[in-house]
Amino acid sequence: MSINLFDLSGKIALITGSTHGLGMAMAEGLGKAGATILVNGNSSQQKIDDAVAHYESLGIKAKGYKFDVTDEAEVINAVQKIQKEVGPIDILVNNAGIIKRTPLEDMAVADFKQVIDVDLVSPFIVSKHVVRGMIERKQGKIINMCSMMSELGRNTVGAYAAAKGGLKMLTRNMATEWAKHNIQINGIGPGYFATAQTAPIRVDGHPFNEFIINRTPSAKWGDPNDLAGAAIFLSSRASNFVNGHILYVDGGILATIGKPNNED
Ligand code: GCO
Repeated sequence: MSINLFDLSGKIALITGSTHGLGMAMAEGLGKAGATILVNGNSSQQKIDDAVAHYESLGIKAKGYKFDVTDEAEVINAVQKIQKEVGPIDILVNNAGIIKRTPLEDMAVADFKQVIDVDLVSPFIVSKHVVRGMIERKQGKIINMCSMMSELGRNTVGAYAAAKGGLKMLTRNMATEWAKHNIQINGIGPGYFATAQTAPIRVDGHPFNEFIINRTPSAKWGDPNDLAGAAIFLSSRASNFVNGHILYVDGGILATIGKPNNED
C-alpha cells in the first residue's frame, strides 16, 4: 500500500497574511494537498472574503479570520474562535510581514519598530498561542517565513533584515524548546520572487531587476508557486525529523558570490 508522505488531508492550516502574494501561493499548495485553509489578513474583510472565494474556486476548504497578528488579545480571540468553529490548528505558517525600504540613517524609530513588530514579534505571539494546543496533542507544524535577508544584508532594508535574521534564530529556539513535543518548527527563506512586495524593484530597466537576474544562478525571479512544494514538505509527515531548519527557496542565490555582468 503506497503512503503519500505529503498528504495533508484532515489537517487544519492557518497561514497569516494569506489574502495575496507568497502567503496565498503557499496556502493554495497546502489546500491542494488536502488541508483546510484558515485565511488571515488585517486590511479589509472584503479582501479576506475574496481570498476565501478564490480558494473555494480551486476546490479548497477555506474560512477567513480577520485579526491583527501584532495584537495579542486579537490573536488569543482568533485562536479560540478557530478552535470552536473549525478545530485545532495542525499547521501554522507565520507569513504576515511588511518591509520598509529606507537608509538606516534616515529611518524613523517608529518605522523600524513597526517592521520588527510585524515581522519578528508577531510570529512569537501567534506561535505562543497556537503551540499550547499542539503541545497538548503532541503534534504540530510551524513554519516561519524567513528570507534571504535572514543571511545577507542589503541597502535600505536594515529593519527587515534585522527582523528576518532574528526570525531565523527564533525558529531555532522554538525547535529547541518545542521539538520534544513532536512539533516541527522550521523556516522557509525565499529568494527574490515576483510579488507585489518586489514590484517596485522589479520593473524592466530597474538596476535592481538586472542585478537579481545576474546574481541568481537560475537567472530569474521566483514564481510564487515555486514555494508551494517547500510549504507542503515542511507541513507534512515527510519532514517529521526536520527541526530548526531554514529551507531556502532562492534559485541558488545564497550558493554563490555571483559573477561579473559580462560573464554567462
Ligand atoms: C528587497 C526584497 C527582499 C525580498 C525577500 C528576499 O527589497 O530586498 O523585498 O526583501 O522580498 O525578502 O528574501
